[in-house]
Amino acid sequence: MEHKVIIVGLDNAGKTTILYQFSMNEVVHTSPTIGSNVEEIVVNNTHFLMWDIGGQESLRSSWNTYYTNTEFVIVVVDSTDRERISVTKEELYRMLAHEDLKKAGLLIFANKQDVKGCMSVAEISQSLQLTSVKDHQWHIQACCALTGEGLCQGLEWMMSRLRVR
Ligand SMILES: Nc1nc2c(ncn2[C@@H]2O[C@H](COP(=O)(O)OP(=O)(O)OP(=O)(O)O)[C@@H](O)[C@H]2O)c(=O)[nH]1
Ligand SMILES: [Mg+2]
Repeated sequence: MEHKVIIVGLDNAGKTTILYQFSMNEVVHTSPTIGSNVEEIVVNNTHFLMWDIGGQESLRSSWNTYYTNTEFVIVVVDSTDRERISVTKEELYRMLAHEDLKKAGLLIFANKQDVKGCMSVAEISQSLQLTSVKDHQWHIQACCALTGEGLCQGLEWMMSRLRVR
């Protein structure tokens, strides 16, 4: 059995970097994603099919073509991008309202924690008003895709959600 995961978030957030950290344990050189990348990630016999979707503005309206059968949505936030956190918030609530994501768990990666002065998990939680999310299981995790720090903890949260089902 394979669990479908989509990785979304604004352009430049670090989605593709995270996908290849998961699949290859490496930092790859990325360019903006047009369309999507997909990789299978196996952790302790659990198979995840992870779709990394391009985040540029013109591509966001087609995120919903990926929603069917999605069990987890990973939203990647660039923690240095204070200006666009409100755009992320809009996109987040649009997604959560979508019928096809009704049962999906929500993992938020506060990425780029290596950059000095970036937003903390607490700041991002507040900006996204995560405590108001009652109809989805959610978790926010600080991370740095360049070193891989925090990524495993995010996966572990997803695994823990699968176990309680
Ligand atoms: N400092 C820092 N830079 C990062 C981190 N993660 C990713 N980056 C950089 O951010 C830039 C964008 O990363 P991508 O993974 O291509 O971003 P994306 O979210 O896939 O962007 P789109 O495909 O356009 O939606 C790259 O230059 C990465 O090296 C991080 O944790 N820290
Ligand atoms: Mg990308």
